[in-house]
Amino acid sequence: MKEGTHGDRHEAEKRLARPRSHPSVAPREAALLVGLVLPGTPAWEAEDSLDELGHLAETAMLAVAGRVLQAQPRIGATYYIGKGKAHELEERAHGCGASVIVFDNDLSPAQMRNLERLSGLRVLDRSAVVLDIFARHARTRTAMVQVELAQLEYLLPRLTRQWTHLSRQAGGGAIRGMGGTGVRGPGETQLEIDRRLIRDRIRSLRRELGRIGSRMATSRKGRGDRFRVALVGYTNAGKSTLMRALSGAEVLVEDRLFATLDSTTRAVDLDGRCTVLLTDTVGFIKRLPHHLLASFRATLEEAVEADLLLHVVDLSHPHCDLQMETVRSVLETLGIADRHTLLVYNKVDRVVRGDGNGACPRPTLRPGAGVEVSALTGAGLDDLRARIRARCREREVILDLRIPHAEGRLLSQLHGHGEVLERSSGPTDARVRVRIDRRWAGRLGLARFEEGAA
Ligand SMILES: Nc1nc2c(ncn2[C@@H]2O[C@H](COP(=O)(O)OP(=O)(O)OP(=O)(O)O)[C@@H](O)[C@H]2O)c(=O)[nH]1
Ligand SMILES: [Mg+2]
Repeated sequence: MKEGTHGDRHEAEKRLARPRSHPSVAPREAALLVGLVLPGTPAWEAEDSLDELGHLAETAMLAVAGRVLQAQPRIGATYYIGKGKAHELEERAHGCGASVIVFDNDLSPAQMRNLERLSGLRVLDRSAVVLDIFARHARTRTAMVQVELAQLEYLLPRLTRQWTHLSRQAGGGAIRGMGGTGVRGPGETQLEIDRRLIRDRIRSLRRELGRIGSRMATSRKGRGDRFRVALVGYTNAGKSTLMRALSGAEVLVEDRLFATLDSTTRAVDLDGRCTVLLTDTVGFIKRLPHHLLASFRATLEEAVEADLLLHVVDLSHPHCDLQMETVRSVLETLGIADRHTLLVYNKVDRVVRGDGNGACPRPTLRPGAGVEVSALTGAGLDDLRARIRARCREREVILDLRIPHAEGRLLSQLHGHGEVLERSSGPTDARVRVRIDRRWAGRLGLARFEEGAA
């Protein structure tokens, strides 16, 4: 093992364990990016994925010093790659001055450890980089708790003797909430203490997340029964820009990956008569770490409970079809792949028509299958509003009711929750034609008052 390895590992540990560190003034570490082309994966796809890893690495404040794309017949159990290849990578890293090797493929804790031992360099994978970005961008308590939980769950099986002494570092802010509790029990090694501290912290974060989840559920209930629409899509597709354009909400828009880590919900008036609740939330990416998806469940619940999903696609991205596939598979993991979904092809202002130059091939775009918009210029937004409105309408029924004058309160509820289309008054009852949400019709027991009802 080379000199400085322990130091490097301590750096790795701090990086993972300190979710809120923003070493923007520290010099960027140089990284060698490695993509492995496994059988069945076309080289261009691996290349594209490595480009994306480059964006991710830069967003995580690493400086990309070099990249390697290499065919790999099968996954090796010990190092992921062959031992000889691992040595070659080490040389390559030294050659370009990199102190970190970042694999695009996800490594098991053992593979990561073995590679670190062999190369004497710090080894990260895509998940570690994504977790790091989330930690950097988390601003609210909810996002911070969710990210820290995901980070610790990722860290726990990777904790080795070289990664220990968390309790001693806790004073320096290594892991929040762990300072002062690192008292060694009888016969406990430092590693065991650290694992125990992490498990305790995970438990406490889970409890806090449970409380946050119920608070969020209560506030969702408080918003009533209005039609709920959620923006979902690949990171940087333009969800927040669209949220701004439709609702006027001052949500953060930035040309960087994972700008949004919270959900924001606003009432949006579509046409002066129909108001829906629109939610902007966290974006997806290829191989989103499963710890993140699980711990961000509370935030994603807004999308999970929506009546309609707007799947926002960056039409100007050369491989937007792959991004769409990724989003679909995340929706599947969340159990909402079968939810009513409207494809929203965004950034049309960037797409050059005719020659297909640089634009997505749009294999799934058939007439009626999606709406083309530019959240930036406002093109196509009226069409989008009309399509949302049409969906909202599908949940409504038109009823002809006879309401006895004694039920005056019901009449005012109809005005509150539905749209009264016609109304006339007789000697004993009022005749009302109303357009109303099916759920409200059930809740108000309107079937009793329908014309012809016994
Ligand atoms: N040209 C063009 N750029 C757009 C359009 N919509 C969004 N953008 C740009 O795309 C970048 C990302 O936009 P965001 O709205 O932050 O994307 P997002 O989907 O919310 O991204 P995350 O929150 O990171 O998942 C920003 O630089 C936007 O200005 C569009 O219609 N046309
Ligand atoms: Mg956003």
